[in-house]
Amino acid sequence: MASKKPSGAPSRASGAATAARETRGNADELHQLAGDQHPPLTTNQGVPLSDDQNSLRPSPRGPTLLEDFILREKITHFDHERIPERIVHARGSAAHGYFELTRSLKKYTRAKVLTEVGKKTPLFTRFSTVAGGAGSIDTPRDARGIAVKLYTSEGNWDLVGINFPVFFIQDAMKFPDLVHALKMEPDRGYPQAASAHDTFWDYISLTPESLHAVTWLMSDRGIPRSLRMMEGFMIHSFRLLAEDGSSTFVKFHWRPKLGLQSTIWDETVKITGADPDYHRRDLFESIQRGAFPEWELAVQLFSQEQADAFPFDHLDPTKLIPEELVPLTVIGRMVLDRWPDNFFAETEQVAFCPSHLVPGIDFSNDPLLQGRLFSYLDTQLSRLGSPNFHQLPINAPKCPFANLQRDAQMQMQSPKGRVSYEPNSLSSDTPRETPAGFMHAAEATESGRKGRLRAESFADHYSQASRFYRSQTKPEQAHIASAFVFELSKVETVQVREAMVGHLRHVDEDLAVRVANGLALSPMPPAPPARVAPVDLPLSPALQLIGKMKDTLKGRMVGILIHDGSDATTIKALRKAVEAAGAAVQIVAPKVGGAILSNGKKMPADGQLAGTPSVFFDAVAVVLSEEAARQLTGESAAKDFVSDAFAHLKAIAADPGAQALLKVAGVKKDAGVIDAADPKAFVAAAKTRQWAREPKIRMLP
Ligand code: HDE
Repeated sequence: MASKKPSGAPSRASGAATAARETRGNADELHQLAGDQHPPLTTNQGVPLSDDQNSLRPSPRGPTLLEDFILREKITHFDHERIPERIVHARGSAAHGYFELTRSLKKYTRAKVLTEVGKKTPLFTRFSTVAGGAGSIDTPRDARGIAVKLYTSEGNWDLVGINFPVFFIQDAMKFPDLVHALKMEPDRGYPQAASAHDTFWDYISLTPESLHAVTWLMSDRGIPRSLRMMEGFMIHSFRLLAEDGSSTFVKFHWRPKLGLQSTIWDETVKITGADPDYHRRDLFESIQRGAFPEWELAVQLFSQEQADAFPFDHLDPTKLIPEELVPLTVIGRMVLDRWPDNFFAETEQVAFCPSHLVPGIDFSNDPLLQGRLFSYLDTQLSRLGSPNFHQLPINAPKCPFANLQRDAQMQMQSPKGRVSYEPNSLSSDTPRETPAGFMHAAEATESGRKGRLRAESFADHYSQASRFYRSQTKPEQAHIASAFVFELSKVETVQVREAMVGHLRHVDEDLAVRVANGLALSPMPPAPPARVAPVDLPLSPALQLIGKMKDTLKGRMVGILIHDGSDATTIKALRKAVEAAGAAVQIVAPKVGGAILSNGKKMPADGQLAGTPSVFFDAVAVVLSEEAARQLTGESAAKDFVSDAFAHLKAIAADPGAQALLKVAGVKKDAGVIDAADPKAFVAAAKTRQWAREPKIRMLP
């Protein structure tokens, strides 16, 4: 950089004015193009800018001057735009909303958020995948985080859960190992956002306590259709504390109003390619449409005496309490009705901590929860860079908060007065403790010998995994088996594959045989010694996903493929029926501008065929003239649109004109292939996948 005028340059007396005119001229031109009704652009110090298009230089083709404080401020800020991403759950999408209590838990707790029926508490919910980085895909096979920050009148309460009710490990000490094994392998830097690789399965094969959660991961719960259609679980037991000091154990569950929906593995792979932001977009668009995602909050309440009688230890995070044993009571609802204004300020900077509790709620001794109570605060310090992260608008309580903690980086407050300690007698308005404040349960502690210990009651690693598998429907069992086959086929180390099949023999012999066959593994590897022999537990249909699907099309998306000459009346009738059922419609056409329909009118498309495959839809309709269908038999995107819908077990409505395309796409008539003239039958079929079709189109293990 230089500030000296180069010799031989034209005179700057008039040259400076020319340059100023040149730059303004450029800016003026842009503003004319973009419309010029904006407030003045300033630096971070409030200085108005006359030119934000060009950096400062002594001549049009000369170097850039060091004194360009405007350029340096802008670039320096940009260089520091990223903060460290979350070590896990880096990829997330979030929304604002509210929690409304519908049933008081006054008998059990003094927490106002759980006792004031009808009150709406504002909240912010962030969904996430676990393994991938912030820029990774939305649809890997993975657990999904569901973290809710409730801004209650008694302080922030964070419910930081996932879409499985069990976790992979029993002790916080193992979390870094689990995550290192799951994340991309450190020498090669891949695979990103995928458990299908050697290090993950090597670790799992040596960690039998993970078998239950791994079976959940291999189930279709690991590949949800939408963030709006999955359950959330806090996993650990917590305690509710009543006014009289009595305490009751509680497990919290979120249950989606739309019921559960998942994808088919091949479908999710294709979604990943077609739209890596599939879940984020779905959440955004449903809120924009006014179809606000909603969940019920349900609790399982149980006493110490009940807990003592359970055939498992409720403090073990690899175990769940079946709904059949302790039923769920619905106590409220969460509605997400507002998209964040700014992704970074809110979704990225939001800081959840399971230690954020309000009076009337307390922790249990679950050893994983105990470790988390440390971890989240620590991670926020490194991610957000200051113990003042609670002052960021997305993290700040919406009730008054005050204490005598002071200073530190990025302090936003400027407290008045000479007193920053307590007790004190010099100030009458500094904050003090209150008898109404937070209290822990006065729990009697067990006596014992200090050591690095694991409770003997945590030792049965297989029985609940076995119950989970055996409680599933046939299609779900087949999907679990094929997910194991897929993942273990990506594992290069044969002894890891063998070790996993050995573990599966404890879960279910039929599952182990299916997986071994799928891997062409023989002879059957032996089951490893089990510390506690697994027992047969009563089945729990509540663990199914198909069993929790709702008989509804509400909140879903139907695609209608059209082309020039498509029948306008059929399209109109289909749209009417689908929308009446609470779903949305998107028109797909070979050209995004649309197609001229049979009535001579142009219908614009929501998506162009090559960029809008049928994997985006829950069901599809194909409404084509004979001529258009013939044309589209020569278009692979059109054939894929139909053949994928068929392979992904979706309902397909087609009119007589479309038959040529269905034929080349290999569609065989079945209960899910409907005449487009019967929108009612189409809506009925579209509510569910055509499970009976699956064995005919896919070799399941
Ligand atoms: Fe987390 N977890 N976790 N986790 N977790 C984080 O905190 C951790 C666990 C969960 O949208 C981190 O702010 C440890 C269980 C969600 O911002 C970190 C252990 C459950 C999110 C952390 C666990 C979760 C996180 C990384 C074992 C379900 C995303 C960034 C003791 C009940 C929250 C952050 C968001 C995030 C640690 C286990 C859920 C590093 C040490 C069990 C939903 O603090």
